[in-house]
Amino acid sequence: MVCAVVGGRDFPPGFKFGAATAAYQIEGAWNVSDKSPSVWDSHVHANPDRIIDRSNGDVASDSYYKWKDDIEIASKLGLHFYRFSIAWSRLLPKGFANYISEDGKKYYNDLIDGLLEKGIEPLITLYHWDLPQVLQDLGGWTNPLISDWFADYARVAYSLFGDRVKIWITLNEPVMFCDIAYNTGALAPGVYSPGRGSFLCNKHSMIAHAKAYRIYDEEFRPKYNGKVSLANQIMWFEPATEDDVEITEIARQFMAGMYSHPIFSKEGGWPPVMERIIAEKSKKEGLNHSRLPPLTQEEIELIRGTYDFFGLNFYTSRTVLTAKEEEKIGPWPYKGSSDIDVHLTVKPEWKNAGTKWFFIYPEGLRKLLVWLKKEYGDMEIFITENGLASYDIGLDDHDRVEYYKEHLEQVLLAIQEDEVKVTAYTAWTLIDNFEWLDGYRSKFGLYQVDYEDPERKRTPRASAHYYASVIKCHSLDIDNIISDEL
Ligand code: PNW
Repeated sequence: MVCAVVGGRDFPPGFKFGAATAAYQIEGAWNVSDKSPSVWDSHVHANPDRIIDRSNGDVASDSYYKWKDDIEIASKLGLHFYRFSIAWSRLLPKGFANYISEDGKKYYNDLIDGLLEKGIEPLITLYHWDLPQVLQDLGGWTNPLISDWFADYARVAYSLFGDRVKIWITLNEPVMFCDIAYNTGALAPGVYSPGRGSFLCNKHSMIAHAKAYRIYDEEFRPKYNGKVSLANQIMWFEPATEDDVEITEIARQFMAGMYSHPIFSKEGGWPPVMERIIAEKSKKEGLNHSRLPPLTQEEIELIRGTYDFFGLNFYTSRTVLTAKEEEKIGPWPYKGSSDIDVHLTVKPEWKNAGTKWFFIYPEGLRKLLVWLKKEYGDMEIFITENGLASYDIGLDDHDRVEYYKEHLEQVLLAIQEDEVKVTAYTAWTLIDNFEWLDGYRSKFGLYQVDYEDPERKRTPRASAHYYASVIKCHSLDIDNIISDEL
């Protein structure tokens, strides 16, 4: 008997559980067949020192060859859906839509069909940070034409896979590939352009998303009837003292609002407070134009309302203090440009997880869900990522079990007490993978991957048993955690 008979902690009927991965982090096969390099291939090859263990994604978890194992795992866990991303440069090696790789097409078709055979819904992310290098050579996300290049790519993907794939995420975490990438230079494409490149990327990514959404809406929705949105990564921000309430709300607009207000608010456009602050700063810097490129009325209308749900990636939280100039750091634990005078820190009781940016505060998730509903209305919310980093602790990942349990509790409370319409939850991640700047040092997998083994053997951790039990019971009320079967 796995599931408890009594208990009030059931998930609503129809609530879906899944797990996610991303192409560069798992596939490997970086130069197989006609695949061209992405910005991450170039970045790690040119700057091995940027990655903690000097590793890269050349082989990664080898999912280009081991995709059947991944499907098997997803099936054993009982996942309702599997979120994976397409490597743009595997499907369209020239970056543009007039040449489609047969090999790329076959790889994703096999994966989709394999999932469907096991009754697992495929959910595709079109862009999880691996821009074709050939497009980066033309300026990448700082070139306004990228919105058309991306829209063309999206159309190819919808045409090839839209008959079987009903949920699409256009962009994963523009806050990372725009703000963090350009404000630090540490992530691909390795271009340091704080407060400039980041805002160009910000604007062009919003337009790219909107165009891809509208293409689906006009050309594919009538026959396929799916859903499209993007996945925003948001930290919960809490005021450090009563005096910091106002600055905290401003910080939320810079972190969450920057990539949500244009799409999800009624009025559209940049968050007004962000527009005002950056305009003032730019003026003080002696500039005639704000560094935040304006959105024309036409662009505002193009972007506004381009969603069928809100995709939320949640991991961690911060407290916010008004900063003196010398203490100022961005809305991230990295130095770089920040246009708001805030100092971000954490509460001493928030435990640090297996990487420097990660502090655990489960209540932050519920508070954020409530804030999103208040800010943007009563929309459907998918949690598109949530999970814990750990150092290599083997298979007994009890901290991860706790993390999942405590966060799922907060999701249930948000649904039951606050009436937030959360309809899906996605664990990050199915299997250990290349964790960007942390290389293979920090682990997020429900399944461990043995990187010493050429076969990249996958082994379930305690968290896999726990998650499988939650899915099986559709509840947090579990008598016994599934101990075998995986
Ligand atoms: C996300 N933070 O990135 C990405 O979508 C995944 O590719 C990644 O592996 C996963 O979360 C774990 O890191 C994040 O600083 C990177 O709060 C940084 C943060 C959060 C998420």
